[in-house]
Amino acid sequence: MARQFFVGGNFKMNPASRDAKRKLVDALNQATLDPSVEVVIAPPSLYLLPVAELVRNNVKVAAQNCYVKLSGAFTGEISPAQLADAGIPYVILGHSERRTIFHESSELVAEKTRVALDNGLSVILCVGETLQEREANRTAEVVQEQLKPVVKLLKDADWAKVVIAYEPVWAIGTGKVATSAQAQQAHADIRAFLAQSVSPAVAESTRIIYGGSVTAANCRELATQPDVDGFLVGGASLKPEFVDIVNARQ
Ligand code: G2H
Repeated sequence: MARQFFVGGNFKMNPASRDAKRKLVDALNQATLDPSVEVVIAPPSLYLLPVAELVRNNVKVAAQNCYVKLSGAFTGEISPAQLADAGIPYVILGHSERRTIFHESSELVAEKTRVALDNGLSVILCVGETLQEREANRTAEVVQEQLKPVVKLLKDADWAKVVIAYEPVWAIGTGKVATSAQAQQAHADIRAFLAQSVSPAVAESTRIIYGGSVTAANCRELATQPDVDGFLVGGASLKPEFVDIVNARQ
């Protein structure tokens, strides 16, 4: 079965006000979106519930992170069980900003993924190499090392609820997008790794999306690649061009 194209908007710690957040959602509600695309937006946690209430019902909402425990004395954290209870269907895990700034290991990201899935959430799982690792020809190896703990913990999990976001760190927020050939190669390598470490069926059905300086200007070319199943969009998800990215395949 064909993989459904997926476009996520990762607002990160934006926008700066409730008014700006409302305008973003209003614009999305008024836009013409390709109905065949799964669209998910990830506002800051403070805005999750108001956005979920405001946004059109064919756009889903994601948290940008969650903790590995379900409740307790973990000041500042959000529980996957609380997200599920609040009707938030998705969570982004392992974003490079979490890995780098907040020192999240691949093992922790894997554990969070398992707990999120066990509590009914779907996961957008981010992986990607630094510029130094790419220049050392280590992209496939680095991404596999990030995926191995996940594969180990997800043996009996429902992979249909996992979307893998390949986000080369050197392309994130830099304006320097991967070429379509670079993205295709990395995605094909991830799919081959899934085929060998999980199963050919999971490899064939799992969405692998690209993130890192995606814009209206570069999304169409990237979207032509056979293993690029959509995008995770940061900066451009705060602009009107997000709609063009959702509609990249039209
Ligand atoms: C990568 C991406 C969103 P941007 O982090 O996940 O951000 O599109 O701003 O590079």
